[in-house]
Amino acid sequence: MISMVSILFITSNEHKVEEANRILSQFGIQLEMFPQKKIEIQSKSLLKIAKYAAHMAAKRLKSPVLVEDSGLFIRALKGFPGPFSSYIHETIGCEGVLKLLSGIEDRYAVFKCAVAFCSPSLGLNTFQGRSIGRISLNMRGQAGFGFDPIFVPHGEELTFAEMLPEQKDRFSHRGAALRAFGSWLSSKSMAKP
Ligand code: ITT
Repeated sequence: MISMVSILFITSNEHKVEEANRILSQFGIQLEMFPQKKIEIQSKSLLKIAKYAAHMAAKRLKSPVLVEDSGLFIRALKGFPGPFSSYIHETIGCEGVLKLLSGIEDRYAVFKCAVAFCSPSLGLNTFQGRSIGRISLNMRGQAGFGFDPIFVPHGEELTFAEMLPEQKDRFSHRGAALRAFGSWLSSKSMAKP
């Protein structure tokens, strides 16, 4: 059972931890929150940011670590806020993003997630997931975090914040990336990370 092995999730965002543990529970994997802001290089690539942070954390902590970097990429804003999603959410928030898009018909957006896992025995491995959808016209729903009240996955009517947690996981960028990680780690046949 992989849950016996401790994997540190380097993040300051407890919502991410809650989602990750819900998604990974089906693989018998449990992450332990290591509540620290990850070391973020200046890059437009979520993958590069996650890889560097995981490498540095594993080196420092000498333990299996997982880092994830995620962001919302809005087509009409040429991919903004993308890698700056955390800062933009803290500053202008969902309301600010809706204002930037007011009067704009093209609401296409993609949530992306890059996961980097680094362990002494398995090295550095990465996994990615995305959720294609659109930015709603108003904020809707109370669940989740971040931009959940304004993101509607493709083919759906509800925002992530209006969905039940497991429903969001099915459509989410984090769900896709972490399921890829979970099946990969399981395929290492319970190898000690
Ligand atoms: P750590 O870096 O400490 O892990 P963070 O919240 O700063 O935490 P990111 O740098 O990856 O994480 O920023 C991602 C931001 O994108 C996050 O703060 C949210 O505003 C937004 N975001 C990411 N995933 C989301 C999701 O599933 N639902 C809503 N917003 C999300």
